[in-house]
Amino acid sequence: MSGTRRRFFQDAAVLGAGLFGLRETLHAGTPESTLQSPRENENGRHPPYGSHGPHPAQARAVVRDHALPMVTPDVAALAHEMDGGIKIFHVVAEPVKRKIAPFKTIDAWGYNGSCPGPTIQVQQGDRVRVVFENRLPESTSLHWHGLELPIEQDGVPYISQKPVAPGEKYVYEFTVHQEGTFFYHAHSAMQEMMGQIGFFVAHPENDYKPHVDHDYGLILQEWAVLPSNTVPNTAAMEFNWLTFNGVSAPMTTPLLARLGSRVRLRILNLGMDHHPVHLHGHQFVVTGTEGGRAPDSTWCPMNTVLVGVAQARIVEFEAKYPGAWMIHCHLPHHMMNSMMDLLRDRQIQTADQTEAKAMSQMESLARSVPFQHAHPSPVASNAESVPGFPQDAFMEMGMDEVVEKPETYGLPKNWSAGMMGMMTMIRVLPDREYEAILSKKKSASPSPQEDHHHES
Ligand SMILES: [Cu+2]
Repeated sequence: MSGTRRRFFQDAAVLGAGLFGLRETLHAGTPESTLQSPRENENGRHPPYGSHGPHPAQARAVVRDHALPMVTPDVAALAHEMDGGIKIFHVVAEPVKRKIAPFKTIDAWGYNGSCPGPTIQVQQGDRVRVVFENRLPESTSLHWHGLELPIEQDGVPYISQKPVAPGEKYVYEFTVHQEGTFFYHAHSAMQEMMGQIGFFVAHPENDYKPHVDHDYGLILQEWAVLPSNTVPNTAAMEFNWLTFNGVSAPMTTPLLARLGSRVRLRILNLGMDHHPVHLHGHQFVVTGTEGGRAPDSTWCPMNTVLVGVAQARIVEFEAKYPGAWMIHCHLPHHMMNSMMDLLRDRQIQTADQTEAKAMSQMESLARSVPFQHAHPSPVASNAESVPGFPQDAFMEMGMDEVVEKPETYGLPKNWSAGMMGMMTMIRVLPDREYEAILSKKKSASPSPQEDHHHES
């Protein structure tokens, strides 16, 4: 690689720095204060999930809501009210602006200002009422994926109910007799691909064994958003943005685990592709599926689990080894952001690549990223004489400061350059470091347990 070209990339990175502020709100559509926090998992026993604390009407529920709540990083929890013994949730389908990367905000559809929708958690045995309102420009419904309920609650347009027209409300009510990891979604294919999906977790009447210290949820989604566009192309068959809980790495908030703790990770997929999700440095067992808990005689050691479309896979592991361990889809094209294949001129191509052409592509890419970023890894001086070059060179964009948050504290410099697409990490931390991040979180966010509440 010529010195001129190398300098360009350095210059381009600096050039981008002044265009916009370095710091922007990281979570469009999901106010920072409502995001769920790993701190909630600290003591193992908590106030009822989705509530602001004990409320007289909740007294009965408090007794039953003993489970460790699942935390969905970057996605809010949905608060509930009690009406007698019934848990009431308000769900609003509506368009959502979602910042999926520091330099990319899309026009998705979701629920209650969030995409994916806010996480609903109940207790096995609960009577649940969902007051649903449609603020989309077209009809929709809510389907309760995996739940065994009366047909009139199944949420399928024309088959089990009249579609909910724009501006209309619809009330779902059912008793949850199962335990497990379920989801709610629009039962309309294109609406699903616009982002209309959320977790519906039913905690078991009797705690799962063994006990876990951390319970995390990840929703896998795919988006086809052409350059300079904000609206996903839901008819596309290939995707250039891949997200965990509505954000692409390095914007995904790292999961935290205390060294020696046991971790549950619930992975849910509602897209067009199956995703082999891989964990570094540890073995896990699959303890359940979208159908509920699996008998422990079926558990076998793995470190990659294929999460098919419409499936959930629940894995558990002992966080034995300190470090920042990747959790990512292992499909190579799902480990990238803004895949160039959708550009007219591909960055990676098998035809001759002239330096001028590469320069102009890299320049437009660098200019499209409105903040300082670094391409930290060196390339050989003869790189351009090697057929196939460049592959990963220049795709990495270090942007540590832009995605900085308490959970990233202490990561090695340029860590963000190694994170793209469907990736996050679990930081397995010895006590002192774990506590240090928790206290940073505390001071960064005065009320992280405050739940997203939609004003209707
Ligand atoms: Cu994938």
